[in-house]
Amino acid sequence: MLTITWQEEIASLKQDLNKEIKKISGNSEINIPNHICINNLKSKLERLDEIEKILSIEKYKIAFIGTIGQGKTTAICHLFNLISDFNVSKTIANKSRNVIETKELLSTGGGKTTICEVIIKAAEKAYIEIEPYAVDEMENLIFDFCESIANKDNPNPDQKIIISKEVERAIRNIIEMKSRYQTISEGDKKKTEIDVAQEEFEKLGLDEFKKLALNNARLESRTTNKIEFDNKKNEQEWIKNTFASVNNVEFKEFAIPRKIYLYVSYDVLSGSNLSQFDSVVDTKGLDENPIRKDLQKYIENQDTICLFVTPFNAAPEANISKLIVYHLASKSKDFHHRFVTLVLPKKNEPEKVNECDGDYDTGIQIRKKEIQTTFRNLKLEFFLENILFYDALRYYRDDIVKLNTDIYSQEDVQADKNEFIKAIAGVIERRRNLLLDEIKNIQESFTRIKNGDALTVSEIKAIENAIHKIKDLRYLNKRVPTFVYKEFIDTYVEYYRIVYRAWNTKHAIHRNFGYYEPRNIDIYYDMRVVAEGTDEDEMLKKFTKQAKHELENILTELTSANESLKTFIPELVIKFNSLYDDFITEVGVEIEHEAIRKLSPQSTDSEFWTALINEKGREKRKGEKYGDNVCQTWKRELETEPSLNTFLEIKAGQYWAELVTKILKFFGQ
Ligand SMILES: Nc1nc2c(ncn2[C@@H]2O[C@H](COP(=O)(O)OP(=O)(O)O)[C@@H](O)[C@H]2O)c(=O)[nH]1
Ligand SMILES: [Mg+2]
Repeated sequence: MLTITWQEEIASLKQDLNKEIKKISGNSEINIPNHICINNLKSKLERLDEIEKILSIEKYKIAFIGTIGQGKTTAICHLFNLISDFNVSKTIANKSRNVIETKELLSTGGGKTTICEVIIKAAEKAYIEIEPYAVDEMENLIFDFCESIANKDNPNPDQKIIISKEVERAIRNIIEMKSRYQTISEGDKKKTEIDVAQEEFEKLGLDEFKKLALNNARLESRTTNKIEFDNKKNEQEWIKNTFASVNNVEFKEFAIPRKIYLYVSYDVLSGSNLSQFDSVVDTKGLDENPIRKDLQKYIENQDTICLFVTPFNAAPEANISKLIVYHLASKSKDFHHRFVTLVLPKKNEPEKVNECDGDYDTGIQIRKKEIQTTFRNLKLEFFLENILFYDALRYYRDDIVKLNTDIYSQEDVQADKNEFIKAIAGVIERRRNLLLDEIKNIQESFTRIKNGDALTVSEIKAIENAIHKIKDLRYLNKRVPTFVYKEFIDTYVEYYRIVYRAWNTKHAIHRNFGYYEPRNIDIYYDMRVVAEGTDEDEMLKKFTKQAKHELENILTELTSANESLKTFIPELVIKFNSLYDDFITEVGVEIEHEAIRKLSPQSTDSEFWTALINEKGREKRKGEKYGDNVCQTWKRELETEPSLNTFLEIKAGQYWAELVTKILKFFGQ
């Protein structure tokens, strides 16, 4: 049997579409039905281009996204063979003993372990490369650290600076002020921590302490971005040690990384499936704010499978739900084709699920259904097959991390990995098949349109009537009153107050003029998210819901007995939904840019930023609170004319009008 490839199918279909467009465009008079037809065919061409691009993706990236400390890195390491056995000494039954344990090559532990995103790729030879922080950013982090030391014992909680563990660790290494441990004999021997930084601060005072720290850091000489495997010891050990050193910034010639690229040789990866993917991304763990700009690119990239990691007992976890809800609200984008929920059970959790009679697999099936129901209740589409389970340590002993060979073998471990990889391949395969079906549908629709009857007079009348009604919807302000936009700044400021709850997170954001890189905070992006609406029933998504339905209804009502219209109109509705999702994004991005403009200069030359920064440590009247004060300052600044509320209203109106124009264009208007 002669089979044609999808490439050939697309090429020939495109050719036919172009021919037909040319033919119709050649008519002496182009009437409404001709316009509808031409534009429909043009949309088909555009969509075919998109499909072609997606089907051409050879290797996918897989991005692990999830809350800090839930086992992302552990899962990645076990799945892709980034583990090895190491001699370690461990205190078991009150005695220190030398044992062999299986350890992950990337740093894992009680959360706060990895300083930034890590991208893992296969290569001929192992090496590590970083994208560094800029010198002035590192300087800021060092000063933050110095101030945190200076304020350590401040009884006023409003003046204590807390910086995250992983940043503190890096800074202490950079400025050569690691804590020392000293054994003091006083009856019982005791180990006490000596904080070198604290000592220096007490000796020197804050200003000199800062100078010393900066001097020790030698930031200008930290220009190396790459380190290669030296072939000396074994590669696994090199990866583990070097990764830890880069992550903790122990090398003098390395800056703090904002991204780490780990290249692993095919030797180490043997038996792993990593090389069948472009890369595996261990994103920075989610903390208070899951809707983050750095994750958006993975979510939007057609070549990335997003794995939303969630613990078994709380699946789907709250952070993950918020993130998914925000993105899946853009229904036209088919994100759910690439979204996977990856549940990480620990040990016997599945066996404890109600009504599974202690059976592991039944427990998993029950939980899987529950998760899908939760998504459904949130009105989100999620394929049941895209809910996966993986327990990296399922077959390991409890006392030491080592395969429990009394019961299990390497084959059991491998079988679970294989199942996971097969499931991911399945996600990609399902997506391909949906697209291949879509090509068929485009072909069939084209045939129907070509063979369709001409529109009758009454049908044309109905279309003209619809055009009239659509034109009437061009002005969004006739549907959405001005006062609703007045909620925006208040809603945003409340988001800011609550999401970055700790005062010193707010202070860090102020000091960096709206950004805080170590935690991927970008308040301008946040304004975009709030303006768009964190779910379907918030802000712009809520305001325009009614108008959107009206437009959709006008279009849907056109579906009459005419075969061509039956084809045209539902396709136009799909197109409209995608234009609507673009509309939301466009307005959101405008808000983001306007906020950057409005709050510039992003420096201490700005009174606004200076006021926020100075709020720290300012003498306060009784009952006055840091959070209230800074929120007030925010509100006032965003409301200065022209206020961001007004800007939102104007942009919403403008892009809505453009959206309606695009729809009218379909009818040749
Ligand atoms: N029992 C068990 N513990 C796990 C599992 N996965 C991770 N952990 C532990 O959870 C902690 C955090 O894991 P890590 O991979 O560093 O989390 P991440 O911050 O999401 O990358 C570590 O102490 C791991 O040993 C698992 O499958 N089973
Ligand atoms: Mg991690």
